[in-house]
Amino acid sequence: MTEASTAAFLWGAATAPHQIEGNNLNSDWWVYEQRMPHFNPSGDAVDSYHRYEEDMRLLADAGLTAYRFGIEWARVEPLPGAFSLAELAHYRRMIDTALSLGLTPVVTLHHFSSPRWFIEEGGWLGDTALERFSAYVTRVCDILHDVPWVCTINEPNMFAFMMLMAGAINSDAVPEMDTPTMQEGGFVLPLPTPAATQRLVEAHHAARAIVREHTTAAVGWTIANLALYAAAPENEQRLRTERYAREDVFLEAARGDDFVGVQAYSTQAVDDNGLVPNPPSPDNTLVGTPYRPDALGIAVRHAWEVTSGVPILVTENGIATADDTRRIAYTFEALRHLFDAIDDGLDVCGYLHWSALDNFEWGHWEPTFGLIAVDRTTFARTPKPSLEWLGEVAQRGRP
Ligand code: IFM
Repeated sequence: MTEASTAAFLWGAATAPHQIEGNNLNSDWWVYEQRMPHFNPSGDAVDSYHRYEEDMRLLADAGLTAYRFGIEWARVEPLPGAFSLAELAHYRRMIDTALSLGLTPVVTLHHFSSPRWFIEEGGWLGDTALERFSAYVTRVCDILHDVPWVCTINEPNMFAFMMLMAGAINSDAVPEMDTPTMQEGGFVLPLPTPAATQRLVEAHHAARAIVREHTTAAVGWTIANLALYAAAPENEQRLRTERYAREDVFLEAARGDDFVGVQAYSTQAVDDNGLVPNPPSPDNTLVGTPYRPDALGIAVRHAWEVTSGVPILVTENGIATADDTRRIAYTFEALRHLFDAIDDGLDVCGYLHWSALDNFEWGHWEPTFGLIAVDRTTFARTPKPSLEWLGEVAQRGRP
């Protein structure tokens, strides 16, 4: 048994630094937000950079036992090779705060945003990418000695697509695209390119080796599990090829990991032309995806099969809705499907809800995923009934 699979089941919520901190001025995303035609800027975000203690306390007081948050590379290394001791100390304080509140920290090293200089230098497909990312990861290990869970790269299968935005930094040709989850109106993600996939797998394996060398953390990466299905029996072959390029190749790369992060929200059909755009429907979520709480059960079973039994940590699951009653209903159903899978013998180490806070949804503010609402002028936090509900589930240990 790995350390991961013997630890107590984690009940928590997740965030990402660029989506909550605010004023992430040195990041590539700060540039994209100003330049992409459909995007709203992150600005102050929800100022969690300063208010993280309040945010963590709300989770702990509700009864949750874990908090997944990220370290922002652009802050820790604002210029190539120049590491900020003050920023490392900031993230160390976050770890200490989580531990002192009884929250197990689950730390993500890269969640979609990279330093602007890194992209200008050539980015993820450039010659220096692995060396630069490895140097950053090595430096961050200085503050991770007692962190039990480390996620290297978030949703590489979505991030491969975001890499296309790098064009907005180095040229005037701004790509016409939206973020992965804004699917209303038939938006379909392009396939990850083989070069992007290979580079991200290499980066993950390099980071995994560094984290293992310098810490005792369980290490893995967190994958967007798409719960794809064939629109009709004759589309089975196309389903397999789409699923391989969009998901399974990343799951296979998790085979030597201590855990695999499963992130599931909805499902999508595949026909002989590829992904079928989700039709608009009043039941869709605020990011245009169908209301499918069963996606989580499908996702964990698929990840378990493809990884050949790597322990699973649900690192994200949730719903973009303005109706908190619907959030509770969705999450209850999703947890029921998760616990059916656990009862069937899957090794699941925890459930981290996306998201702790209403936050910046990559160019958009309307899709609200949070257990906690935030007034973006005063930054006042208001816990929603779903936070209290999830805390009670956590204390009970089952939905
Ligand atoms: O907000 C995102 C997160 O950054 C990655 N996973 C999906 C979430 C909801 O779209």
